Amino acid sequence: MEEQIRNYILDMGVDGVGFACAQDYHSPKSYKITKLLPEAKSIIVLAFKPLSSCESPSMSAAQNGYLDLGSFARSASYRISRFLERNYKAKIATIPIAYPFEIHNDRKALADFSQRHAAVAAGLGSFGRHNLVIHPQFGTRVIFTSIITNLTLQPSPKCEDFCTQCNLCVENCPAHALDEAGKTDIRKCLGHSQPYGLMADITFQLQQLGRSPEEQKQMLMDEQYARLRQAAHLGNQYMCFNCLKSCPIGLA
Ligand code: B12
Ligand code: SF4
Ligand code: SF4
Repeated sequence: MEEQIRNYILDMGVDGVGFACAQDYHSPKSYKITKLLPEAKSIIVLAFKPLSSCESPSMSAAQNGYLDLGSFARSASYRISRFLERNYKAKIATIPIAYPFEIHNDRKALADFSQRHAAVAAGLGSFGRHNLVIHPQFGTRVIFTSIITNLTLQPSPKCEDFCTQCNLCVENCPAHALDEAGKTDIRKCLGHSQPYGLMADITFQLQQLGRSPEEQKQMLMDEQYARLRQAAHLGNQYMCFNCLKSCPIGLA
């Protein structure tokens, strides 16, 4: 069964796949996996290598590359899930690249499920100094989605540690968000990676308060508002990939 599932996934053009036993998934801050699928036994983790356009000096070209990846990943996940349901009568829960996830005041920027911890459990890489997962073939240039299932699948072997501690990711972070080992300073990273995200939107809304109608109109006609609208419409727009791009592993 594992071979059939693996072949189906790779034939579709997904770049990599790993299987994890649900019990091997340990993400202390995330929800228990049974909250997502009460009968969970295994996790199928899919690895997607971003197009070279994701490293374009043009941020719109780079973002479009990630949107392309996101569309393919969502469609692949859906087709694989249908394959599992039809052929093996499986129950499944699909986990997206990022959103949607539950939003609570005491769980800021915490997803329901951690793709990084799942990828490590499924033998698709090891944590690097930048807190991202380094894939044996693609290095850090890899995005994950997961399918939780009630099927019992033979887990893939775990990976060795690939990080050489060269510190390039830390030095190239413009926000100093990685200075403390084992922690990404979310507030610092967000300011750089999502300058038109939720925090920027809130700042804009607050700046509107108490302004005259003419001033409010000026603000709505400004490029900042158009950028916020574009980001809200397309989903989060990332403007910094330095930690991901500066890691030399997998480039040779
Ligand atoms: C919310 C989110 C963010 C938030 C906050 C993340 C956070 N809380 O850590 C912000 C906006 C800051 C962010 C930034 C980025 N993100 Co992001 N993000 C997510 C998302 C949606 C949820 C993450 C989450 O819940 N984390 C909270 C919990 C699970 O993490 P944690 O337990 O606190 O673990 C942290 C530490 O404990 C530590 N850690 C845990 N165990 C271990 C073990 C070892 C050995 C070490 C060293 C560290 C370590 O690492 C974690 C990071 O701080 C995931 C997708 C998903 N559903 O998983 C993508 C995801 C993590 N992001 C990703 C990426 C690529 C990025 C960015 C490069 C942005 C970009 N331009 O695309 C930056 C990189 C920042 C960085 N170097 O950490 C990828 C990572 C892929 C990979 N190869 O690992 C993911 C997995 C998306 C995906 N589907 O592939 N992200
Ligand atoms: S995405 Fe940019 S700001 Fe965020 S941790 Fe990576 S290098 Fe730093
Ligand atoms: S850039 Fe260097 S220190 Fe950072 S994750 Fe890659 S190998 Fe590790």
